[in-house]
Amino acid sequence: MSRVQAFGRKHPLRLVTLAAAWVAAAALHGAAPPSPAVKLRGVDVRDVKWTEGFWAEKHDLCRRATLPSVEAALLDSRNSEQLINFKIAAGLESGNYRGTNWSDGDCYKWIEAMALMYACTGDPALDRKMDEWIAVIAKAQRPDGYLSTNMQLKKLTPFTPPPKGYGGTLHELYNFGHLLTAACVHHRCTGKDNFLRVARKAADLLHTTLQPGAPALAVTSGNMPVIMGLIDLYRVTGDRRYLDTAKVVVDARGTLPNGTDLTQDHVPFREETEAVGHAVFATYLYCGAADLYAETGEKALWDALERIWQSAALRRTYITGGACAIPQGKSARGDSVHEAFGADYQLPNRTAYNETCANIGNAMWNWRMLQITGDAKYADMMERVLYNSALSGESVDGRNFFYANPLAWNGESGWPTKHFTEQRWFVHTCYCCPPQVARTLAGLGRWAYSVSDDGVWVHLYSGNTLQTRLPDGASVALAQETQYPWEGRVKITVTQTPDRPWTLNLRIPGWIRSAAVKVNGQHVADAAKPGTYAPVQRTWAAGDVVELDLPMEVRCMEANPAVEDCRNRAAVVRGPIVYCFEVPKDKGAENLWKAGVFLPENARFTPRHDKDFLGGITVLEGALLTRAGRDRFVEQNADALRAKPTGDWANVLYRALVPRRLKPPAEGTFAATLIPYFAWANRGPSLMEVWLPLAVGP
Ligand code: FUB
Ligand code: ZN
Repeated sequence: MSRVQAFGRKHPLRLVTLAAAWVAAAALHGAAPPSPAVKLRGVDVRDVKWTEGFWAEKHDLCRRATLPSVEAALLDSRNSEQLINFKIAAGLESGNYRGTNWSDGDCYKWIEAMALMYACTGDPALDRKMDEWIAVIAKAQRPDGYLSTNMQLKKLTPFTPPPKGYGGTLHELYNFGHLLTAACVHHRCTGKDNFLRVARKAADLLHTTLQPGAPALAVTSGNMPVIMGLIDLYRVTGDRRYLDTAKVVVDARGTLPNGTDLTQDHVPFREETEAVGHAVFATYLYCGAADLYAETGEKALWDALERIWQSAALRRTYITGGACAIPQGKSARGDSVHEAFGADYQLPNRTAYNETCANIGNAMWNWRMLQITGDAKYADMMERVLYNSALSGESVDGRNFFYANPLAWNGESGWPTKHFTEQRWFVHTCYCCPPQVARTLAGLGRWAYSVSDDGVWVHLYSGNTLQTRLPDGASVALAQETQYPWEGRVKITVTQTPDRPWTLNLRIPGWIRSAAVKVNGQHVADAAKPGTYAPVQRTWAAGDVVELDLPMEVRCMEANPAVEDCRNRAAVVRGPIVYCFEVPKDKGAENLWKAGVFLPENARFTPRHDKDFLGGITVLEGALLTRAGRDRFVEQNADALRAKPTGDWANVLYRALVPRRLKPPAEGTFAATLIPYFAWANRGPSLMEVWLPLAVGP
């Protein structure tokens, strides 16, 4: 039973009202036909109900803690992003504009998160709150549809072409973009039109303003969620003008003189060969281009997307899925960039910027690539981000946040920008990341499954129920039980099925060595190849049980030797979770690191689940070496350690260390507990490393 059905049983009148509003809205806006150039179709957020385990807990944390914390911050005068600007622009309060130029956009992301949560819970208080703010926003909108309160309240001229082709700072199209996306999500989740009307008015203005002959207007912002927003509005309304406008924006990239890599404007999108520039701008542009491809099937778009993906995933992404290596620097083409992708293999640990928004942007992009192709490599990246560099963006209590997500911390705060902080914060000088986390967690059910002509695709494992329809309208329902990622057993029961064959495509993660699939207790031969979807086709009956075994082995990973910062280091990983060694300063961290922290590559770690530690995590217990212990270990294994493992690193960024026969360390060891990287910085100031130095010599 879906959450809405469950809610409807308790509140039948409310459900009828919601359903009626939904039908009326659908009739008013003829939705676009299904995207033609995709293999998979997403499911509605209401189709998936988290029931137990990891994502159920995080989803509920989002409801209980994250959404209220974001709301409080958006109303807090110390915070950069401010809801009050809408009230001032609406004439309901007086005052001057406060916050950053992208404040509106981040407020919309909070409304989007509420809409998704409302769809899952049916909580009428969320619905009321959204309506109240939407009324204010509608009042703030100018009669011609323009809405970007920074411009309105500062009395700046809308859509002024940037002097040199770089539209970096005013963020009008960022604000418009998040408005359109939030309104479409709100419409889908509530069946209401109040926000959609605001969005249509705004998008109509964009359509008349952003015309093919005026590319300068189409780059009036560097950050371009507007492409995603316009295409979503096209999907909701069926109005092709919005799709055409999205294409104008993509086509404009790189066509002006003095375009820069910072904003992915140095070369036209279709000619791009690398992931470059500001990583939030970049991943949002790649998402938008993927959406455009999904609607048009234009080969040049796909070729560029796949080239850029190879550049990002195989040479420029952290083991945590972080996609934003450098706070500032130069692109290979010589442009100044900041908060950006690095060059190939430029993946520093201590100064890894990894803005939470960029990491999540990377997951959003991979989700779209997955829908287009059904290729599991994109699901692997999406999952890697989710469990690591997305979740590290919020505290385990769900109320405080990180902007930068470095992979090592030695106690220095504020280097090299104010966004490197030792502890997570409640309010911040740039508050784009918290609502990004909120909307991701609130809507995560949409990423758990897809459907295609031949059946259902399972992307994420976590306790939930699915109640959805296949493209031909047949109803399918599943119940998933698992403690993944802490344990690798997954049980999926078919609870509703059409009386004809269809395929259950089970994601077999690329990080696994071997996996097993059983149907009603019988092994399915050869189905489970790592890095693919295992297709299990049959005429299913209600009550059929599929069991998947994904052994959660602890692996020591090494990075391509071209990654300077990771040479002679290894990261410890279990399943999709990247671990780190963290010690709070008040527990002697500084002395411990002074004495040395080294990893013997044959270290054995034992998983132990602790439901009361850091929000409920599985820790890894084992032994690390002091400097003296490292020296003894190296001496004792001198011959074996001299033989360096080789192998082909072409197109490989990370791989499991091949175990060698080494004598276990006899002395100089100390007991160490590794925690999931996402849970670091929750115990006061601490020192932390993901990539631990290997005991291989001085
Ligand atoms: O562009 C809006 C926000 O400002 C981005 O998410 C951050 O990276 C910062 O550039
Ligand atoms: Zn951000």
